Amino acid sequence: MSASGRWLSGTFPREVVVAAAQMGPVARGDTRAEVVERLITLLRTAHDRGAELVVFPELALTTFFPRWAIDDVVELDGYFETHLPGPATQPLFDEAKRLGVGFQLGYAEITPDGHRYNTAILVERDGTVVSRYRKVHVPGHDQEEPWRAFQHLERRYFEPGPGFQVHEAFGGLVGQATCNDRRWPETYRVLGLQGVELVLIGYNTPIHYLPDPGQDRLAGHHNTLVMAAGAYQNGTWVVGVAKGGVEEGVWSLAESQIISPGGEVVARAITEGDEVVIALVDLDRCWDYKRTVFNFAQYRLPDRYRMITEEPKPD
Ligand code: ING
Repeated sequence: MSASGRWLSGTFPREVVVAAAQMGPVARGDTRAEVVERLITLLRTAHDRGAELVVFPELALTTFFPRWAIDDVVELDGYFETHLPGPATQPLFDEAKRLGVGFQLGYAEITPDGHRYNTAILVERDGTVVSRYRKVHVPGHDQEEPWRAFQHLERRYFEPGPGFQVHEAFGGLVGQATCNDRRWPETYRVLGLQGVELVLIGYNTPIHYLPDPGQDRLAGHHNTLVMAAGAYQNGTWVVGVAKGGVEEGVWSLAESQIISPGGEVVARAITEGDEVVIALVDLDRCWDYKRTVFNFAQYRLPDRYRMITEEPKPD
């Protein structure tokens, strides 16, 4: 049944308690076991506070390795998961299933045929895998740029994913995005056109933006701006979850937050470390906006917007 059908069917209230499980820094030398232990602690804390869904950051299992040019392929592969769950991460999947808590976990994925993605897995409360989302907007650069105090080589290490899908889970329609995706309105609109009610976004965001340091002072503002706009303009909840703090010398934005379909920040982290942020997400509040101001069927004029998806004309 479609979301609107569920809304009209009056299966009220579609409420789900969601936790943003923010992480502080992960050091280059931290083992998977050490990180998984932190994730399980966050999961248990969230569960104790009533959470049914726990959202972890982007690339949560390792330090944000795109900050370095890694030429040794063995070292680079060490940051990727060939299997998830794998031996080191199985304890997290087991504990989540035991507690009946679903979760999203960001990780670096290498496929059997050698493709590399910045991926987020979504697991339901019964342990079934709902989806594996592969980051679409891959920022940064693909060649080492020595002028930078630190690199942002995601375009060297990851391929873009195929797109944005919505899945029935946690009583509603759930969509995924990762980090830079949150800055692009198309991310939310493609999900919104599929009826999304809850968008889950992990991020690693260096505060010092080397191509234009003038933007540094606005890092927190831009973070909330884009997620709140995406939420409001598509009538969806948005959960943004950071790996923040000073990680291997790079100060990264924390400010994990949960945002309502009205664009209000209803809960926000207050530290730069491991912290659980909880909110009661009433999915039916989405339809306050989807049925009115953002009734796409009634008000959108796609034939006026074709420029948005047309390939740019060669000049
Ligand atoms: N990180 C950053 C992000 O989009 C960035 C990259 C930072 C882009 C600041 C623009 C400004 O939040 C990732 N991992 O995408």
